[in-house]
Amino acid sequence: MYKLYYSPGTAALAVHWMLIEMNAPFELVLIDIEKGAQKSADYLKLNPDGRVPTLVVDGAPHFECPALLMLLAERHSEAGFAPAIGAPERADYLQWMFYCANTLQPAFRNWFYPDEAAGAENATATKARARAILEDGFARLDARFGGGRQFMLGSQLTVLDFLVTMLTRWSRNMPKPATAWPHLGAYIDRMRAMPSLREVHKREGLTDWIGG
Ligand SMILES: N[C@@H](CCC(=O)N[C@@H](CS)C(=O)NCC(=O)O)C(=O)O
Repeated sequence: MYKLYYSPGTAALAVHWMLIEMNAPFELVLIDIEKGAQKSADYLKLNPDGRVPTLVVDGAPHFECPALLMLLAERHSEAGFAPAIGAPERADYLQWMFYCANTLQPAFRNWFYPDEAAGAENATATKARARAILEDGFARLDARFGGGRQFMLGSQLTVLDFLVTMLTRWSRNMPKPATAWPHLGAYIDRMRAMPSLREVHKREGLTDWIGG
């Protein structure tokens, strides 16, 4: 039994979505980041960064959404959500997981928390740079789907798709959201048709974006 600490629509969503898709038993605990619950003394003992998600696995708390996705894929390898070690898709899998974690996620952090990186006085420049990085990223993803690829790694649905879809969702109120790129937009539409993505929206009380 897993325990997932989450707040709606955050970096917890991909983990929550994957648990639902895999039909894994889990308990859900709301940490309302709008109310600052992520900074409570009790929660900081689980997650010293004071962020969501935290996933308790075999009694021990773990964090970092992409790492949690990879861990779940590994623990439930029979579900086939990651290419096996040595498989031809493995290099692309690792590369794009880390690109999402190291390039896209920090840019989103700067977009949503623009005072954090270089102070409030540089917030406008921070957001402009974040936007440029994200739009460049969306263009790269769009090019990847230009050749008719179904999922990020081809015909196999992997945790990378959960991560990419969650991140593209975060762009929905940006000046140029991910859905504005034609091939990437078509991919997002395919992902939005997944019953488990609809279900996680329902369970987190999210109504925007999922309907297109
Ligand atoms: N790198 C972390 C990022 C986690 C993160 O930034 N979570 C945000 C919500 S999407 C959060 O907890 N924000 C509240 C805060 O920073 O106080 C991950 O992938 O899990």
